[in-house]
Amino acid sequence: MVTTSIPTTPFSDQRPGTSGLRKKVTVFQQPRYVENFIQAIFDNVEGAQGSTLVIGGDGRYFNDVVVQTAIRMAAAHGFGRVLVGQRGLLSTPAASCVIRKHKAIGGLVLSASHNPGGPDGDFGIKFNMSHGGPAPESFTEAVFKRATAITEYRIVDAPDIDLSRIGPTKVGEMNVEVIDPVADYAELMEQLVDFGKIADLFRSGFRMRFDALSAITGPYAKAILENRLGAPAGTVVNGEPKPDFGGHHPDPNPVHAHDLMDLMLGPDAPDFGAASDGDGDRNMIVARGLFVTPSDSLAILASHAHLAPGYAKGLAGVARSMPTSRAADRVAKKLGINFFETPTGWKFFANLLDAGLITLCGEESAGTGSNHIREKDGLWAVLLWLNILAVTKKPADQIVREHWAAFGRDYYTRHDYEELETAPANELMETLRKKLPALPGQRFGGLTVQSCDDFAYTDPVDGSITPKQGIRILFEEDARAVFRLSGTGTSGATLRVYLERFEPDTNRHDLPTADVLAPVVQAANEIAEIAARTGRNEPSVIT
Ligand code: VG1
Ligand code: CO
Repeated sequence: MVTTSIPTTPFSDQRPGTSGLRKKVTVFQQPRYVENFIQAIFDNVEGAQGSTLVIGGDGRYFNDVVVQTAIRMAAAHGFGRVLVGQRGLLSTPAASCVIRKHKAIGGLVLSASHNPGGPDGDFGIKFNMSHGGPAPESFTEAVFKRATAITEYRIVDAPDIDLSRIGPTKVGEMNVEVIDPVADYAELMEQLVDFGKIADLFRSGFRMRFDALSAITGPYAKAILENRLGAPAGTVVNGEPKPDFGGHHPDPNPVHAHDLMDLMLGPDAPDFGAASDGDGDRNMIVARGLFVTPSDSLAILASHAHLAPGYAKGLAGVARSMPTSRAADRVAKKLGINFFETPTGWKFFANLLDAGLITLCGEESAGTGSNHIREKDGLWAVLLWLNILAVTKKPADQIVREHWAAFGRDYYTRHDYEELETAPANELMETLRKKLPALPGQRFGGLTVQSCDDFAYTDPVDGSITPKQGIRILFEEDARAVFRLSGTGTSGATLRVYLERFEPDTNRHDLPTADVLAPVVQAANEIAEIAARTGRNEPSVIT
């Protein structure tokens, strides 16, 4: 089989963001665009010769084409073996699991996660390291640098392989194994949560709905919830992954998973509702009549995790991304365990997990995970919740209310201003930065600024410093506003404003979130001059 070196010229826009390189499908479809980026990744993988590489994606439009290209390029680069999910599919958590279990040197995960798919939607490529987690900034920056100077890529001349059949094949000298995308993952879940108790729960008549939003988690949820745990057929809806997600926006939040919300808040609500995102690493949890914020979910899982076999010995510690509410901090304090606050993006948890400093971690954006892999894991979070419900025999909403009664409630909301023009969005952040020194003591919307800063993170394991990770403003009234620009969008800029207020009084735990947070919203808008600088009077999405 012939390996060819194809001359190429660089693209200037191949800098990975919060989670890999994400662009419109039409950008990825430019000749040599995918090849350049994959070559730039491979050029930075040390010890590739003869090693194992994992390849898979969330099945979105263009997944099928890029999987075949990646395999041909892996063969040309000297990898010894590729493990690829059947039909080119692997959820992000399953890819992480497979990398770890089969001691791969890393993996290419093809996904733009919660971004919409289809020919006019988004595509993405990220590289995960041998620990199974997203590449750190040092690696992604090196990839970017390589991509800006690339002169050729290498590829073997071979036909597409048949991805429909599980089993071994060869591309050139390289072994390729088409694997069942669910098997390794399901086996891992069985070690962590009590399948027997969850099966008993379903047998007792417990009903749930899992909305896979026509994305990758469908096959995993059907195999585990319906086939293994005995949930009635039809528990999983929108369970077939589709290239355009059936028109769904595969972002599991109350806005985009509105069908599930309507059901759970309506008169015929089942006992429990859940959803996950495009690549299966996010989760949404809904109790009957009550949406559980991801920040609360992390805190609740942390305080109950010992009820599941995988965590029976207790937790080493908990970490959360900076904009995530402080609910988990209180649990860590009560348990007397480590606690860390990291920048947004899962890659910042990897060192803490590897060093054994934490066991659970999570983000306000519906990501929760543990030391079982190095990615957030949507279905795992749902299974851990089910384990807790099965052991406590309490309804989910009662668990949430009891948590608030014990620890207080963090009212929480996020305002996203999408597709802003880039220049004014950057200017808004710069102006805000300049204002910081003068803010303490000033009053906005009836609240007084106590302190503020531009979050910088020093990794406690390797000492690396990551500056400018979001501006946070604390108010004396136990409220907080955080501002940052998204690193996953593909057109213009997205401003994210995270708003929260702590309420210790149990008598005030059933108020509408929007009412409680109105003063914080007002203060945030005034401080950042959002309307004047963006020309928007309302956010595009409120979650
Ligand atoms: C968003 C979330 C962040 C998450 C990232 C990847 O990033 O805020 O918490 O880790 O998406 O999630 P940003 O930079 O747009 O705010 V996923 O499920 O899209 O891989
Ligand atoms: Co995702």
